[in-house]
Amino acid sequence: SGGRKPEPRVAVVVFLLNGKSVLLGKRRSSTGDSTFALPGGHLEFGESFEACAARECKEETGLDVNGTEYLTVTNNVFLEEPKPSHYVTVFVRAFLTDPTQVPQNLEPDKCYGWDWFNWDSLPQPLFWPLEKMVKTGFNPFPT
Ligand code: 8DG
Ligand code: MG
Ligand code: MG
Repeated sequence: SGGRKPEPRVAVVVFLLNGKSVLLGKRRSSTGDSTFALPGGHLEFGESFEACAARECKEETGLDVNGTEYLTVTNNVFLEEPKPSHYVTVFVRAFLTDPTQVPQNLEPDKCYGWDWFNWDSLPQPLFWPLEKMVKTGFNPFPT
């Protein structure tokens, strides 16, 4: 930023699991507009993956999560997007602290809305970093 040479950033994104479903929101962004993506965002200076996951879920959906566990990391280069960017994306899973809590669209400028989707019938199109994982057979559920 600040007009300097661009650098990769770290994102933490969350497979929020509820039974056989995951929470997805349709993005409203120059990167991946109108594709279905996980809640998540930028890792802040000094923050743990777990704290970032909980903070982003709360900011974006109002949901309280627990049981956060690291799953995997992928390298995502968005050079063809209107705003070129590069993210090292840390994927974690987490669960609802209160399974009756309902997601709210707290950042309507960034998301068209949140919904639960059964893992066996995910919506299309998925945000491509997520699509890439699904295609390789990745499964976020505990075995
Ligand atoms: P913040 O200001 O709240 O920190 O950021 P944000 O507005 O919530 O950022 P974001 O775009 O939601 O997430 C940051 C980047 O993470 C995004 O531009 C690309 C990368 N990313 C992936 N996969 C996913 C995903 O499934 N969901 C989200 N939200 N971001 C993802 O690589
Ligand atoms: Mg955010
Ligand atoms: Mg976000």
